[in-house]
Amino acid sequence: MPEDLEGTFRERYGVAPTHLARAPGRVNLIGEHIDYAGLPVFPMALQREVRIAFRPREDSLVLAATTEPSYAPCNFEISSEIEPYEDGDWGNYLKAAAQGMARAYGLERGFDAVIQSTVPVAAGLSSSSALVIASALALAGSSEFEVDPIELAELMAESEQYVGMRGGGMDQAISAGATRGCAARVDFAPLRLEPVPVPDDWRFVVAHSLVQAHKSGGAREGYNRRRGETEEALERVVAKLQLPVSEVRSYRDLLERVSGPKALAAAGECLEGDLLKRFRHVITEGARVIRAEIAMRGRSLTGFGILMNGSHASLAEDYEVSIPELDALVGIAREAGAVGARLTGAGMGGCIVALCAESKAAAVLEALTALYYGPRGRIDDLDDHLFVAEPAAGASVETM
Ligand code: NG1
Repeated sequence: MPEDLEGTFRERYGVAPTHLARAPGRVNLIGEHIDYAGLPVFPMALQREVRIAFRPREDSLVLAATTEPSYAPCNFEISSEIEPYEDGDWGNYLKAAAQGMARAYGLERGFDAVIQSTVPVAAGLSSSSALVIASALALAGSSEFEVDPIELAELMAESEQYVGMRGGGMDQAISAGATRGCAARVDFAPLRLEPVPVPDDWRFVVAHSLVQAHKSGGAREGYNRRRGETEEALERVVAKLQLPVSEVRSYRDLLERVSGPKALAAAGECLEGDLLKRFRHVITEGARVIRAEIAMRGRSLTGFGILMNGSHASLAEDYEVSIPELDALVGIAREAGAVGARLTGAGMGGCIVALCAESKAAAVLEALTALYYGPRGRIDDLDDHLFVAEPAAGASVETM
């Protein structure tokens, strides 16, 4: 356990913590804004993680502070109906986990905890789901039971909707179920993770635009609106193709019945404007994920990079979730030798991920530093914004 985490716990509660729960953030390599369409995505867990040092309590209270003094401590009772804090309060992620766990398992014991996170917040690297998964594991640990990672991920994907974002299930899945050294193809309904080893000489560079995409603000609205648009587009195409509405409820259901090109042709006849663009993104991004998995298994660095570039173009033009800062980062990374670069996560702020050969990583990092962070006066805290992703293992809980 990191010393500062244990130290803060001892200072706060006067005793040592008994357990440590940890859950990684993630970088999505490809497959953006399609988890909620039921289509496979391709993320990788990060070495950046949320850690919770805790000690079970005899009662059903949760007391939690963080090592970051700007976040006020939170304190609430576990039940199957928990009143949320004000919109945007970090404690709502703990409450989301507690309410979900209480509903599923009837929890009786809470914990005293101190939380530490090395995942940048509102960066599209899933700090929120890492906190939710780590909290759920701490609650299970306090009540002395274990939960299968897939079961936990499914439950927490639903539970996290407590904060008002109609998310898909990608983040919870990879945070709970990742395998070290691997990315994973994540399939939904039923949830399944298929680990794919990341070739040793590939480097995924993550760079933050310094623009935060807060889930309590415009980013959440933009996200939910796009999800609504994809659903409406799907309904219209299903009607156009005269498919049974009760059976075709997701893009996956649609693509099990008609090919991508046929779906796109039908969309061209019944959709226009934003709905057509959103539909096209979902269908083409789904196809890119399938090809990206093949490219990684076949160690085709360039092939994977080309697909990432296609993904960014589609997210910028058809899904309209990029911003000039993300486009600038993508351009700098490519210019410096990345074979591909794209915004990662929900967009509208947050990070990009760029792929390059090991031999080019230093040049990509240098170019991003000199051309993006330097001019913005952000060299001092560079480690928070710019790093090479290391494919990490999924969440765990251990007794100290
Ligand atoms: P981020 O980037 O962490 O906000 C969100 C959703 C994902 C997925 C991506 C876009 C949550 C918790 N996460 O992630 O499910 O839809 O956007 O691909 O809602």
